[in-house]
Amino acid sequence: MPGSPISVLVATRNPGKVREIADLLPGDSGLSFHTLDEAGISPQPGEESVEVHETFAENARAKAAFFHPLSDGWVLAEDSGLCVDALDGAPGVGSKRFSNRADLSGEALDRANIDALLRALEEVPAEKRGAEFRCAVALLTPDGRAETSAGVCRGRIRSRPRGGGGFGYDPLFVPEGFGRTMAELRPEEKHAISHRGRAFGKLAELLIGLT
Ligand code: ITT
Repeated sequence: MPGSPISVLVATRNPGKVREIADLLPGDSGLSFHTLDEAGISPQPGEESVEVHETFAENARAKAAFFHPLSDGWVLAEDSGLCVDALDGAPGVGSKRFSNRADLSGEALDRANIDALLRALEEVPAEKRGAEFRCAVALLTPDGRAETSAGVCRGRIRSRPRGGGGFGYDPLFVPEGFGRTMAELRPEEKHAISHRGRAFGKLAELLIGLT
C-alpha cells in the first residue's frame, strides 16, 4: 500500500508562478507540494536578498537552500526571467525589478515592467526583437542533494501588449511558431512550450527516480 506523500515546500510567493507550478507538478509522484503561503511561512528577514546571483540556476539553488531549514527536508525553488537579445540578455535575472518599482507588486508591477521594456526597445525594429524566457529549477532533498533542471522558450517581443492570461511579460512575448502572445495561449498551450513547462518536465523524470 502506498504511504503518505512526501511533503515538498515550493519556495515561491508569485501567484502567477504558483498557478503554473501547481499545473506542472506530477500528481502521481508520491510527493505533495505546498507553497510558502500554504505552509504558513511569512516573509522572512533577508528573503529579498537571496536572489543576488548572476545565473538563474545559482538563484534557484540559493532560494532552495534559504528555505530548507523551514521545510520538512524537501524544497523546490525556481528562478526565471526574460532575456532580450537587443539588450544583451537583460532584464535576465533582474526581470522582476526591471522597472525599479519596489513599491509595486502583482499586476501593477507586471504593467510597470512591461512599460519599462517597451521604452527600452522603442528604437529596436521588429526583426531585432528576439528574446527568450529562461527557467531554472532546484530541488533540495533531506540528505542535502540538489537536483537541477532548466528550460528555455524562444520568441520575440511585440511593440504593444496583448492578451489577459499568464503573468509577467507574457502579453509582450510571442513564442516561436505562434501568432499569439503567451498571454493569449490557453494554460495547457503555454505549459507545453514554456521555459517553466520544459524545466519541470525534466524535473518530473528526476522525481520519479527519487521516490
Ligand atoms: P519567486 O517568489 O519565485 O521568487 P518572483 O516573480 O517574485 O517569484 P523572480 O526573480 O523569479 O521572482 O522573477 C521572475 C520574473 O520574470 C517575474 O516576476 C516575471 O516578471 C518574469 N517571468 C518569469 N516567468 C515568466 C513567465 O512565464 N511569463 C512572463 N513573465 C515571466
